[in-house]
Amino acid sequence: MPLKTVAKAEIKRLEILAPDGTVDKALLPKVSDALLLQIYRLMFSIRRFDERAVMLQRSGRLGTYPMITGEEATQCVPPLCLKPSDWVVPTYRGGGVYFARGMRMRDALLYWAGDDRGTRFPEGNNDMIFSIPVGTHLTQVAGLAWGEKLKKTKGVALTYCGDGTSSKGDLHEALTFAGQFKLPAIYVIENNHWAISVPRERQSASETLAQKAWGYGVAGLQVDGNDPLAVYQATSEAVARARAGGGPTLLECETYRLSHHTTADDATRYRSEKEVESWRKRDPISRMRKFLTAKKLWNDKKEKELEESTTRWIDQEVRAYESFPPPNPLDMFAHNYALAPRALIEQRAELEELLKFKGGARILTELPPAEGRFP
Ligand SMILES: Cc1ncc(C[n+]2csc(CCOP(=O)(O)OP(=O)(O)O)c2C)c(N)n1
Ligand SMILES: [Mg+2]
Repeated sequence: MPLKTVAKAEIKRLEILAPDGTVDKALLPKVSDALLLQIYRLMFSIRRFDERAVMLQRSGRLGTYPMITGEEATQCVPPLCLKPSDWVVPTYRGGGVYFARGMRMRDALLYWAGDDRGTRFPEGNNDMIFSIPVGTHLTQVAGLAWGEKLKKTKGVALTYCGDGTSSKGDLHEALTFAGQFKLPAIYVIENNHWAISVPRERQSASETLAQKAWGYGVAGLQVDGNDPLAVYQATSEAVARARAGGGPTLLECETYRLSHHTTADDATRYRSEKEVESWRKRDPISRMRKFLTAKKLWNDKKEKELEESTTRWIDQEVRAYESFPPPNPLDMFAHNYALAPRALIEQRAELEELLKFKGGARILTELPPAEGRFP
């Protein structure tokens, strides 16, 4: 006996700018030349920054660093669709997101050197630092979006998670909540095809990750995540829907992690160069350059100028990072408790004594004052 169909799902994919630089004119969003150039400059600069960060790590001048090479469109474009007062919560692989939000990269370097003073964001931005445990931020972002809804601000909250993280219960809980309460939340799944050494095919039996939206009454779309124009269009629509009270969106941005998981990983041990090469041909930066060149907005001279100004900018950020004064060791006790337990109070006093003993009277006066309240 044929059964009645009670619901039907369909997942669409958005592609506008092809790897050869040609565009689907019917889908082309209305974007100013200035914005197109801004997108290109951001993607170009953050790639060069990424390369320098790896060199710093390899020469012992930086801690473990997560590369974003290949994922620049998915990272740099969504923030451009938002206001500073909207919430943005990236993952650790969020260098391009923070950069597009205006973070100073000297601070990003400081963070990856293990210094929490690197978590400074531009004044007025509602940016949050990522959590290293994957997925734990997803429900928190539903909470941030709920707050905006309750306050009637028309603000939105946008967050990211990886393809691997999309398998965690956190996304299920977050989408259930966001869908049910029609929250102004945007969840970007940055599908870079790998969760350390686990490939997308082994991650989930789901044909797409975008279709996960459907189970929660959330709008879902798959996007070519290496296509800056498609990412712009999809995010702008999601933001407009969220501000208008239309509820949350899940965007699966399909991209590729061209580098290792982090500087602590060796991706050649678990994937083929052939696969990586096939994705290099779909690079977001080169397709944008072809597009801008065809529009007469770009040429070799501008490229050379950008290359030079980017090198100068990175040199300056690295110099500023490396000349930052060392943190006061006592800061490790700050910001943890309003009223600290006795054991911690004793340990802090012990460290203070020790610092004095090691000629630390000098250290203590030279270092910045310890931060935060400590009774
Ligand atoms: C709760 C938790 N479990 C395990 C880890 C270890 N871990 C770090 S990154 C990662 C893979 C994440 O892959 P994906 O979500 O695809 O993000 P990507 O690194 O590719 O951006 C894992 C399992 C962690 N950080 N947190
Ligand atoms: Mg991944």
